[in-house]
Amino acid sequence: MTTDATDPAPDLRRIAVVWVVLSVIGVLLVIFALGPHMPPGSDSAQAHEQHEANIIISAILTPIAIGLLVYFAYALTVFRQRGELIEDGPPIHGNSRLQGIWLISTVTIVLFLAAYGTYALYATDSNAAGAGGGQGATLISAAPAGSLQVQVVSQQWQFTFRYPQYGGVETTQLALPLGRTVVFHVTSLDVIHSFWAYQLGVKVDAVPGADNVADVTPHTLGTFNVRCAELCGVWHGAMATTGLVLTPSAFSSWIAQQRIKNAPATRHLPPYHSVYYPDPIERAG
Ligand SMILES: [Cu+2]
Repeated sequence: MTTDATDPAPDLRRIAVVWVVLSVIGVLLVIFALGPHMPPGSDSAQAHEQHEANIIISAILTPIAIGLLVYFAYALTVFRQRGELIEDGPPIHGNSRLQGIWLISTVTIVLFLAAYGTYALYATDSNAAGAGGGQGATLISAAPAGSLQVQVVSQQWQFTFRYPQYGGVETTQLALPLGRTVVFHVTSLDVIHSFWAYQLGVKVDAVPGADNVADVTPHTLGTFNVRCAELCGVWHGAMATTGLVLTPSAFSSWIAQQRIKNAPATRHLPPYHSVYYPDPIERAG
């Protein structure tokens, strides 16, 4: 092989060296510096899975992004036209080595992500003692033993929370006990909303006439953010609240207080059901 002015090998070698060095630094920074701050945190097993998935996907993406940027910067500086107009290089027809590398590397990345995603999905499901997520995935009767049922009732523009195991009381605040599996039953009275308990890693569509189920076991005391994640009208942006994870004894006294405080309203609620079809005129007063 002769080396002349058009031999791309020295350029490719330089690009490869810079790419490898920056990729190693970049991947380490993503995993160890950025990783701990990746959303949604680790307040539940489900959130932790998403947190890990975000780190893994970002770590895979980093060398690809760095490769593009390094080539871009190298081409801009080294291949820049200086002085007189230079002629185009000869056209290239096919390059089996480049095509092979491209095919194998992209297929490997896609298959790895597919396998990892499938594994993570099943691993999270088994953590949650057989209860899955998504539309109609779990019936109340199939809920894990000892779990807390919480119905999330969405409407323009507020979430309320109904506790069927505690007299069907409906609260404006969401409180959950630490370490107990919670089965959310998410529904809507009007338009499509989305119940998003950010730090718990739960995001479920709230659809009128549907009972969408997702379960989670909070393992960090404190607060979490609840937002509507589906554009649902003019005050969609204000449809947010703060949830609480309490110790089991604090939860018991909280729910007892809620039952007393809300008793006059609870009497007028429809009986607990997986979905409600309220009369719009009645609701409007
Ligand atoms: Cu909404």
